Amino acid sequence: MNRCLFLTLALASLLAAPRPAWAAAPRPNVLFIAIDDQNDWIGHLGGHPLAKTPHIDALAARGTAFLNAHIQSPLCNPCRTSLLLGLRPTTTGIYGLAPWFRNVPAWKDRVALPQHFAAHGYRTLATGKIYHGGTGGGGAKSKAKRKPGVPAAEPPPEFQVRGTAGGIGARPEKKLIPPTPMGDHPLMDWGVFPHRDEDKGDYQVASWTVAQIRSVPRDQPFFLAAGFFLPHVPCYVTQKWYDLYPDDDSVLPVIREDDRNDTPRFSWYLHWELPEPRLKWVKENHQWKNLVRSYLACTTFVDSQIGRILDALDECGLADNTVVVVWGDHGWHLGEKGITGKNTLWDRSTRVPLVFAGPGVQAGQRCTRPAELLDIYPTLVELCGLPPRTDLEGISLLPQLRDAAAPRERPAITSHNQGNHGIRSERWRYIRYADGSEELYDMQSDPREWTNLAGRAEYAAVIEEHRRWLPKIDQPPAPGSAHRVLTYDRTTDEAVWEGKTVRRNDPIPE
Ligand SMILES: [Ca+2]
Ligand SMILES: [Ca+2]
Repeated sequence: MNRCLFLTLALASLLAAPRPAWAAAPRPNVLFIAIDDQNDWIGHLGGHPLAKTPHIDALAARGTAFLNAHIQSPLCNPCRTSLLLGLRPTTTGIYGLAPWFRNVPAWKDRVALPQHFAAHGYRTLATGKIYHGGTGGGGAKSKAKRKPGVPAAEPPPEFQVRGTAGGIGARPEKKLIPPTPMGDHPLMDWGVFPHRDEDKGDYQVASWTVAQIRSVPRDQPFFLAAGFFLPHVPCYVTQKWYDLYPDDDSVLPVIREDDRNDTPRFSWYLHWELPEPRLKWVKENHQWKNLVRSYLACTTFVDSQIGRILDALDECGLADNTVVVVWGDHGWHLGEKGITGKNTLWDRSTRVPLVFAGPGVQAGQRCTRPAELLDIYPTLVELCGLPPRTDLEGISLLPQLRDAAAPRERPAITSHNQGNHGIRSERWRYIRYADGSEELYDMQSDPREWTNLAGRAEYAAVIEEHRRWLPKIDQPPAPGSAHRVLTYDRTTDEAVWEGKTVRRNDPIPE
């Protein structure tokens, strides 16, 4: 090199401001995979001893699996809003299926996770259910306008490229199970009927994602999001998937009939009247085993679709330069605590798969430290070397992705409407409801949360330690809140569930 040029360059580099670490190129791609209503019935999580998820487990083996990861709200819209905005539901006030956060003045201009990536040179693409309203643009109302298999029509504020909406896909001519309580909701259905895998919304979501992996221009890193609908109800499957699970009682979760005797009455208010049937109805209608097999079969079906995507990543030589994250938006009860569905603060509703793999992630790790889906935003930002944000409420999981034993002080915190919070540390589950009632479980000796220890003097210090993590910000419902919204007035001791007053002596709906 010309000596003069060399000196000039050396001087220039000395005078230039130091380049921040985030500016170093090249940046990895991101493959962001969401599963709807997926509880911990995943092979490597051990939530169900028979669950078959070989592809997610293989990804976990080449990355880091969080065994104690929990959602911030046990419902689609608030959980996904929290994850994608990097804010707790207790901060946004978004607890119900409405509002869409862009309709709330305080959050309408919030830079969501994929937008932060787009602002720093990423091409952002999405298909299926990422936000509650799909790939963006609203909630249940706008989703209802779309037909499965038809690309979304609205302009894309959340993603630059949007693919198939996915969803249920093939449906039987009429419901497969008897009419369910609380209005015989059309989604409340499950079981076997003949159809093709290719006609399921989730198959189409995987196909679109595979096509993007094969064709996306390589001149720019991508943030590619694929959102699967199953095992959300209706859990429709074909015989070959259903037959992966035994046709006997060994498939049923282990429960206690008297489990709710020591849970506060307020725990019922969180799911007071819902279309998801109680266990009593499920058993009386001989649907328990059918529901469990259908749910597990749907889980395995989604796992197979994730396998198609990961195979494409390998085939295209992108696995070494792509951060993959797989997460579930909240769990689902299938008889535990006497109910089916979500909207509780127990592990079956809050514990979900969370797996990271790819550059910067230690392989073969299983991390038992608490983790929150809220942590995904800052984790991806740090893993991909983007400029950090100071307005995120999660904590980067990078220390645990490098060393699963790295300490983490904060437990995982889940809130379901104002005033109701679950605090999950490595050993304990603590719950406090809006009326002040409490639960405490020792998750090491009692992983099914059967024995409520709250109120026993010897656990006062444990409860006190967990109480300090109750959210300091605890907003009332945001304007436009609706669907599964619960409020409580301490002065009258009355709760209001979906606009209807619930009094202390009202019978618990069946
Ligand atoms: Ca969901
Ligand atoms: Ca119990």
